[in-house]
Amino acid sequence: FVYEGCSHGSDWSLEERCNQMLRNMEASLTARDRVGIQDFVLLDAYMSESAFLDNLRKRFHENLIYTYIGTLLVSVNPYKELNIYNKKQMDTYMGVNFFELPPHIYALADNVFRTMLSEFNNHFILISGESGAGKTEASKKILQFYAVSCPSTKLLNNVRDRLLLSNPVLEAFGNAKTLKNDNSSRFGKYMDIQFDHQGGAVGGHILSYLLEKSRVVHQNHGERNFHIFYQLVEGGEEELLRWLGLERNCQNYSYLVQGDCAKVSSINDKSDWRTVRGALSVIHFSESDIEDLFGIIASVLHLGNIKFEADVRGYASLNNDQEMHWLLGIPTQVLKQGLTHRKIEAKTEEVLSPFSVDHAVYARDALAKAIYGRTFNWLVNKINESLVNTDFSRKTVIGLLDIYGFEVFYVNSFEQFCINYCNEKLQQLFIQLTLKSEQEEYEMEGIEWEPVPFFNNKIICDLVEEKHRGMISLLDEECLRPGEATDLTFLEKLEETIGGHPHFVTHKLADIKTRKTLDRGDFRLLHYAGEVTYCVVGFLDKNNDLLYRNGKEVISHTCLRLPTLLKVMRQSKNAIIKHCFPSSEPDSKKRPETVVTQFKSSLVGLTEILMSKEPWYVRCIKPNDAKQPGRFDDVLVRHQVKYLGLMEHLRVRRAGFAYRRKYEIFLQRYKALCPDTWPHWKGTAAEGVRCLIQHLGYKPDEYKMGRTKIFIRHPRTLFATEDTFQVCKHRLATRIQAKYKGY
Ligand code: AOV
Ligand code: MG
Repeated sequence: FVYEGCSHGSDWSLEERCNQMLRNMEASLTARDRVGIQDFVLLDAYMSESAFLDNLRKRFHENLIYTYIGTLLVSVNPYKELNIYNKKQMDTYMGVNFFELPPHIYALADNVFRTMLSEFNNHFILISGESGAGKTEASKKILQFYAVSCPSTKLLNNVRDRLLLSNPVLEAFGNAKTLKNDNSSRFGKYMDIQFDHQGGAVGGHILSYLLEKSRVVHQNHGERNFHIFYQLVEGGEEELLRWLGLERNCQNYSYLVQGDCAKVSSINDKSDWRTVRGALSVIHFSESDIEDLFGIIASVLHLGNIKFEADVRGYASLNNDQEMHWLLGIPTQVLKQGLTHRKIEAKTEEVLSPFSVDHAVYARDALAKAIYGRTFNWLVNKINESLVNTDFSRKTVIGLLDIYGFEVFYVNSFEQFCINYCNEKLQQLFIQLTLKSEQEEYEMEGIEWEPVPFFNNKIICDLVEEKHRGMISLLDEECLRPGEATDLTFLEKLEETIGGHPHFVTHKLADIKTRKTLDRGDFRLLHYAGEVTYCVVGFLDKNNDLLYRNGKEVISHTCLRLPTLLKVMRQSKNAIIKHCFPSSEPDSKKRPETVVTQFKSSLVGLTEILMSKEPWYVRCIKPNDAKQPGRFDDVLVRHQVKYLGLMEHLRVRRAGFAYRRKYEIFLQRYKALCPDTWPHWKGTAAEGVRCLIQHLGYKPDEYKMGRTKIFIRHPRTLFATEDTFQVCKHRLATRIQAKYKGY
C-alpha cells in the first residue's frame, strides 16, 4: 500500500484495481527516496522526529502537501495554487478506498462521507493548526468536494449553492488581514452539513463563536479591518456609494487606515465585492435586507469619522458641519445626543449628563463594535434560515470545525487570550479523543498495551477555566468590583492566586521562571503551543462589553455604561438594527454574563456537540512565517510537529489498531461472507465474528479480539473485507434480479 500517482476510476473491476495497485507499489518503491512515504505509519524510523521532518520536507518540495498518519491527515500550507482541486481530482477520489490513492483532503472527505452513509451516524472533521496554517482553505475544499460530488437533484442544487456561497459572505464579514494571515478568520465556525439517506446534501447549520469585534475600531500596524469594508468602498457601485454617502477612497475613513495597509497585494477587494454581492442574492437576502446591511456597514464607517471637541465647559460636542443624515436611520439630533450624553434616571425625572471627549470617543467606538457584532450574528442567522431543511426525514450530518488558530503577536490582548484558550480546548479534545481514550480503550478491552506518554494540556485548560481559582473566574470577579478594580488589580489578583502555577508567569517571577523579563502590566502563559505574553490593558473593559450595562456604579473612566445609546438604537428605521436592538432586551437589573464566560459556555456546548459524533482530523502546518511558497523552515515545522502531538499520535497509531468495530456491527455487515454466519448466527456476536474472520483468513497478527470489539491493525484488512462484501452484494442483487425477471 505504498504507492504514488494511482489514478484509476472507481468503476474499475477488482482485478484491474489490484493490478494498478501493484504497478503503483513498484513505482513508489523507486519514487520513495524522492517523494517520501505517504503514511507516517509506514516510516521505518517512526520514533525519530528528524525522520518525520525529512519525510514532510521531501514531500513538501515535491508539492505533495498531504501525508497520513493512519486516517489523520497532515497538511502543509503550500502558499501557492496547486492543480489538485479540480473536478477531475474529485471524481478520482470519489468512492475509492482511503489508502488506494495518494493522500488528499478529498480522500478524507470521501472516507468520512462513505462511513457516514454505511453506518448511518454523525461525524465531524476537526481542522486545527496555528494561524495561517491552512484550516479555512481545508474546510472550503471539503465543502466543495461534498457540494460537487454528492448525489444531487435540482431541488438539492439550491441548498448546495447556498452552502457554498455562505463561505464568501461569512469570510467578508468575519475575516481580516492580520500579520499572520491575509485572510485570517476572526470568528470560530462550526458548520453542520446535513445529508439524506442517499447522501444528498439537504441542508446545513452554522454556529459562530466570539467575533473579534475590537477590530472594527482598531487595527494594529500592518493589519486591516474586516474585508467587507474595503470591498464596499473599492467595489461598491457608484450609485450605491452615492446613496450611502461614501467616497471611493479607503484613506478617507479612520476605521480603515489605522493599520496603514488598506491595499493588500494578495486581495482583490473589487472582485471579492462582486462575489459577495452575487452570493447574498442567492442566499435569500432580499433587496431591502441588502440595503439595510450596507447601510450599517457605511454607518460604521461614518461613525468612525465623527470627531468630538471640547466645548467651553470641557464636555464633548459634535461639530455641526459633520454630515450625519444617513446614519442608521436614526434622527440626527437623537444620535448626536446619545453619543455625547447619558440619561440618568433620578426619582422623578431624567437628567442628561454630558460626556467628556474621551467618554464620547469611547461611546462611539463601543457603539460601532456593538452594531457590527450584532449585525454579524444576524447575518449568521439569516444564512441559517436559508440552509434550514424542513423535511424531517432521517438525516445524518458531517460537522466541519474551522476556528481561529493559535496566534502570538508582538502585543497580545484579551482577544488573543480567548483565541488561544479556545485552541487549548481543542487540543484537549484531540488528546481526549485520540491519545487518552484510545489508550484507555485498549485497557478497557483487555488488550495488551505499552502506554505512550504524552503532554496533557489539561493543566493549562484548568489554569484558565477552573471554578473560583481559574483566570476566567478571577477576571469576572474583578469585573464585579465597580469603582475599585482595574486591569492592574486583576493582574495582582492573578499573581496572588496562581502566581505559583508552572504555566503562569508575571513580571515578579519572570526572571526566575523563564529568565525573560516582563513589563509590569504583562503576564505570560506557557501554552501547549508556546509562550505568549499578554498585556493586561483592556481586559476588564473588553470582558464587560459595556454597551449592555446599566446601573449606578461608575467603574473607571473607560468602563462606561451606555444604556442611553441602546435606547437610541431602538429608534432606528433600519430593519436589521431594529432586530438587533430589540426593546425587550434585558436591562439594568440583571447582570449579563461576561464575554469570556459566554465564550467558555459556548465552547462547552461545542465540545458536547463534537463528542456525540465520530471524529476525523486534519492537522495543518505552516511551513514558514513569510507566507511564501517553497520555503520549509525546519525549526518552525519541528515546533508544530511537537506541539500538535503528531509523534505521539504516530506512536499510538503504529503500535495500535487502525480500526475497531463493535462485534454486533461487524457481524451484521459482513455475515453474508461466511456460510456459517449467514443468514442468522445463533451464538454470541464475538463468536460469530471469530468464525467469520477465520473463514476470511485473517492472520493472527492482523487483529485482536477485545471484550466488546474487534480491533484490526491495518486498514487494508478491512478494505479487503469490504471489497469482498461489495462483490457479494452485487452478485446477490444480480441473482435476485434474474430470479424475479418477468414477475
Ligand atoms: P488558517 O485558516 O489556518 O489561519 P488559511 O486557511 O486562511 O489559514 O490559509 C492562509 C493562506 O494560505 C490562504 O489564504 C492561502 O493563500 C494559503 N493556503 C492555505 N492552504 C492552501 C492550499 N491548500 N493551497 C494553496 N494555498 C493555501 V487563521 O484563520 O489566521 O487561524 O485565524
Ligand atoms: Mg481561518
